[in-house]
Amino acid sequence: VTAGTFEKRGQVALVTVDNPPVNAVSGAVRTFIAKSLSDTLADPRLGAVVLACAGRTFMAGADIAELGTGVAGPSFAELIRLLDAFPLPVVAAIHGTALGGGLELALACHFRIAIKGARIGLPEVKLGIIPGAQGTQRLPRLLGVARALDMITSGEPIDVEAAGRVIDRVVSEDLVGSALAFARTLVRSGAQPRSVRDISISRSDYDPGLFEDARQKAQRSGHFARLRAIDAVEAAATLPFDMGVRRELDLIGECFRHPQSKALRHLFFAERQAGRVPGLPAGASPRRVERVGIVGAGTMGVGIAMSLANAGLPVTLLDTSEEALDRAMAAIASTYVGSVQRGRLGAAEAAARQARVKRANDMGSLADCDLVIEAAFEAMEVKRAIFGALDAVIRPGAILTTNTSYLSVDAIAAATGRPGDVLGLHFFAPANVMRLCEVVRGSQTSADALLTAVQLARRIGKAPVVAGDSPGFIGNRMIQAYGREAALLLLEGALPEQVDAALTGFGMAMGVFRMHDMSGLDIGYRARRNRPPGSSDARIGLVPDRLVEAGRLGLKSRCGYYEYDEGSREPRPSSFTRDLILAASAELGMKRRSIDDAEIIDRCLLALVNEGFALLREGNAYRSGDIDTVYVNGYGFPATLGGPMFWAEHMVGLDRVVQRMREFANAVGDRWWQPDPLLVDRAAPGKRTAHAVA
Ligand code: T1G
Repeated sequence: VTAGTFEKRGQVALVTVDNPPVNAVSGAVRTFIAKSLSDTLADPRLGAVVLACAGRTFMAGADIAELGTGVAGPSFAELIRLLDAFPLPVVAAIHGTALGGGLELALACHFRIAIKGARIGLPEVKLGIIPGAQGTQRLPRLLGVARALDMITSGEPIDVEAAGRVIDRVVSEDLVGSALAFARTLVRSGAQPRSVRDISISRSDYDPGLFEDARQKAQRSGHFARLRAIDAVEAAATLPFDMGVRRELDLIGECFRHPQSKALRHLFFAERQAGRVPGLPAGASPRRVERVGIVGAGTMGVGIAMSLANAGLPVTLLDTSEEALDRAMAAIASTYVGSVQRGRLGAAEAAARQARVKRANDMGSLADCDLVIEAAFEAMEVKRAIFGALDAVIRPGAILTTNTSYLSVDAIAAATGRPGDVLGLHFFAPANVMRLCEVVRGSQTSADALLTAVQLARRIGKAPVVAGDSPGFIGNRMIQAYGREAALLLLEGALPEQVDAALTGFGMAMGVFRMHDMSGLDIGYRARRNRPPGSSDARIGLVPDRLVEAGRLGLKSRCGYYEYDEGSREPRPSSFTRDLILAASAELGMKRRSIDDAEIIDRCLLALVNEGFALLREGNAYRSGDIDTVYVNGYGFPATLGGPMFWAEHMVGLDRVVQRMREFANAVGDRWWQPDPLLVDRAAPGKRTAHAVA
């Protein structure tokens, strides 16, 4: 397999890596580059090298699938040494996103030319590791210690125009031609290779408290690799180059061995795998989507509209209420103004995005849309009426989707004559920020419609996960089990602040009761009244129902489980809630007991995992990695633990999970503690759920 081309352009060797789709630096790529360098030396007419890449981007890092598998070919360290010590000037030509090991190879070159709009980054911490090819030692020498520290610990890329001395020249066109011309001037002028390693860093170059401050911040996240990245950059600032390189190698080794790295690499592939739909007929292909309509200018409709506009798609936002449309357009305007003020967006780009959202109050305006997203009131009769009307107006072949979070997609599709073109696109609030999008497949949804929805979700930067049309789809169905156990724990002896502290101590972004207060206790109140009798444990509604009946709806009424000062979102434990819980326990004859955090964590999270196995067994979720993608991107599960299914299998162990469930069955009854048959099967020695990183 050739990994690129080697050409002689006059006195310059043009080495072009070609390893689609992102020129990941595989063993074959490293072998190709090493051979190209030796071929260059074999021809005395050649006086310089340009290292470029074909396709859409410069090398985007080591081949993650190869990490830790020790494949053939020269190591990164050998290749870095070859480049760094090469006797002729080597010029890197950067386009797209030069990331990770790709950027590190460029930093081992002697000069770097980039095309306008290109970006550079060291995202390794997002995989639970650190740059391991001298990036932590070279970047600070070019970009400065403080900026390099920020870039390496955040993993976020920067524009080449803002990359200071890292990039020698930014060109607006003809990158390779410009790099070849630059190389020729080096040959003509007899310029010698200059190595980044020779740039020294003095202690006066950065704030002495820089590293301690960074550690304080990173400590709170419990992110192992982020802390090691700080150590590596500190080594660059305080040790001779070669000692710093050795320190970096020790630190990346620690990261590799840490479970967080396996978890984060699992999530990297799980998220990409989740967009794949197994078992579709050959030839199924997505339809073109150039115009999108949204029905409902409420909070969700506004967030979805901005997600689409941000991705360059024109959007028509429909509502029958002019006031709702006024509020929506004002909310969109103020969001973009905010982004410009915070420096997140240029003013011109913000204006262009805002201009893509048009308002309308008659459904005829949507007639030529390729896809429509209904984001109206969460009631079946409302949605069926809207879909019936859309079906009569929207052109044939267009796809009709609903943003419902609970209601049956099949029942909504039945209101149309085109059930094959109907599916769910379940966004999460705030829809312009949250990346998760559940793509809910109705029983008649066609393969084309499904692929179109997944492709659109990816196009607008979402993490799509295909879910079956069972109540609650994937996320909300599982959260019910999690919330059930939390509610029962209150009746058995815990208080909201203890449960929430245990869950946030585990790593959840927010405790379950604070989350209920944020979303509003009236939502659960209504949902419990729509549920078929016996489908859930009546006890779990006792406390929240009484809170709602006491007018305590959560944050919006400044009291729910917790109390909130005027203008504050900080929850304060409430004696009213405590008394109400104690009274409920007594009324139910439940003798309160002290409950430890370990039980709280296991009761809530293993209930989540058990429901996840039920979804897999039913076929309502395709892969365990899909479920992890849902929970990390939509429900605040810590990415460093890989998602609930990865955590259960690789950090707890499925045999231990089953054992804990049996303990709970003995302690509190087995109504909810029957391990799912698929879980029991996979807990057997030697069995594994799909898509777990080795
Ligand atoms: N290795 C292997 N495959 C990769 C890959 C990589 N580095 N990056 C992307 N892919 C695959 C991905 O799985 C998908 O495959 C396809 O490419 C398109 O990706 C020594 C050790 C580059 C910004 O962390 O951030 O270098 O699903 O859907 O949205 O210090 O991919 O099509 O089969 O994401 O346009 C550091 C990770 C590695 C970069 C493009 N580098 N990649 O985004 O496409 S560690 C990274 C990305 C390292 C050194 C260390 C993004 C992208 P498939 P995609 P995209």
